[in-house]
Amino acid sequence: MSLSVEIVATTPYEGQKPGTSGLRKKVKVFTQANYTENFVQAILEANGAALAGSTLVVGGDGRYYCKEAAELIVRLSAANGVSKLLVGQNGILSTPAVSSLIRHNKALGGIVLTASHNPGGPENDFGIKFNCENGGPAPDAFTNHIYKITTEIKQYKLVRNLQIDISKVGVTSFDVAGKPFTVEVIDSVANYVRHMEEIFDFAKLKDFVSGKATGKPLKMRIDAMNGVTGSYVREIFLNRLGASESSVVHTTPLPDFGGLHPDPNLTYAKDLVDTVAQGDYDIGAAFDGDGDRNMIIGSKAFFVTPSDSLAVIAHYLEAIPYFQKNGVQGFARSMPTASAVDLVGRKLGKEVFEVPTGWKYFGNLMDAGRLCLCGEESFGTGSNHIREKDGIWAVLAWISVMQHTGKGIEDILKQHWSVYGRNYFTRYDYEECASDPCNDMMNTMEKAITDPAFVGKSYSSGGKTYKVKEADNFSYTDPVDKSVATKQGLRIVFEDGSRIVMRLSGTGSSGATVRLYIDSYEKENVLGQASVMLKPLIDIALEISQLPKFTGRNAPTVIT
Ligand code: VG1
Ligand code: CO
Repeated sequence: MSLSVEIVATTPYEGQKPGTSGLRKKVKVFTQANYTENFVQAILEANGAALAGSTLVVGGDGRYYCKEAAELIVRLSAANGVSKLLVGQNGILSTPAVSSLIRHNKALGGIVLTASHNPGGPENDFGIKFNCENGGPAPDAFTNHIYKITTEIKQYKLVRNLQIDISKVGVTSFDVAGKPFTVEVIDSVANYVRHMEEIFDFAKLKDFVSGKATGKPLKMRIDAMNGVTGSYVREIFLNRLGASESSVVHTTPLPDFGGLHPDPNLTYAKDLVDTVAQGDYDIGAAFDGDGDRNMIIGSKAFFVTPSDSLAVIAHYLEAIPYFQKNGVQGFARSMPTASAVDLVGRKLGKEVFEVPTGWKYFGNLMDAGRLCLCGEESFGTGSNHIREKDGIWAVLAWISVMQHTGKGIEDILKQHWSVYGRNYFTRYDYEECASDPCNDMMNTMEKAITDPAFVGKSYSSGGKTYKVKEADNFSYTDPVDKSVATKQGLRIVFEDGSRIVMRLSGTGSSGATVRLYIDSYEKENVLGQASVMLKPLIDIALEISQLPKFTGRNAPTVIT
């Protein structure tokens, strides 16, 4: 039977503008009549002529509304001329798994159903983002195009009667208006696990994890926070690497993450931190809802800042078979990320790039063969094996480094600092503030710091004095396609290299979240406490920005 395509009239919704990583709104917003349909239609149309006959990957982190949205995408894709969809079973695919699948299958792209680290459930957030054929998040020009279509949309196309059960793995073919259309429901983890086995030496890691090589098993606590990584964690750490059941927790992906806030940081992964703090583990790790973020802690909950994590992995890259085989190209970090990796890059004679916040800015450099490892301070670490950050990859990289050095995490860090010095780093998040005062604050601060008289000014606090070397609103020209991204965050750099960075989040679903980043380098004094070392600069940042006055907040919601 041939299924027919229906043209459905619609009107634009305001605000369907993708942020740092896709469109994120409350579930209640996405489930309004035609809201999701409009946005998906815009994504499909933004692909232009390439869409006809294409293959797309569809999947998400399993949060509330994922399955319904995946089924809707099947009906919209069929109507818009897509030939084939690869859909994760039950709509489940981690963000790194989508990226890997797009590349492996040479698909035109993928639609990722996630609001990442934002809470899930009927009262919380949903999100949709598009990844292009390189496997990476759509660049600004592409998302601007999607947005433009959403502002003008008059109709979408749907094959209303196409019924598909995405809970079962298998291939189903349809005839849509005389053309074949195939849906392949795939095992959510198989391709990703195969990919990890190509990158790392699983046999060696298994001997290390099980204790066969060392005489004692590695004591791990891997917390999937009820996000999508649960299924991947079980297959990789339990089935392939032979870890014991007690090494993993919260491994069932749940639509509301079981009430957890799947953001792997010291605040929201408190359960992990408190448990590992008791001293029974060698490594603790957690991921976010869609599995692209990671937090690494060592024995007694020794915290590894993501900026340091990136630098350490860079230093030991050659312990990983993938890099032995493919070589080590340049490194990169987002602008607010502390510059620890730059020091490793300099020592190894590699190019180092500083890009705006958001993984989409790394893609061109990777495609051009200039970048093999990158990271963000927001618990993002990854390599050019895909075009997304990759939480499980990061843990496998850390276990490889532990195996290679035979050392614990704290010792690895202390050794690293003794060679390179230490970048003390902290981030303060002020979540869900009122938008208008935050915009006023940013505008006022931008005016103040870009006034030529600002350079050379001195600020003192806690017995320390910092002199302004330069200050701007960060803008970036992509070295490959020369595209320009402006207004990427206010930045004050002091003469000793310390930095204050302030920007507004682009991933929240309501209100404004202010992020304040503080970074200070010490060559010798590497064993201090970050909160103490950075206190003077934090006070100076609050003074310059007048944050308490504008936001009414005296303390951040999250400190990293
Ligand atoms: C945040 C992080 C950024 C990250 C982005 C997406 O963006 O700061 O580094 O790339 O989230 O991560 P923002 O605009 O809120 O600061 V994920 O894991 O939520 O897709
Ligand atoms: Co994420």
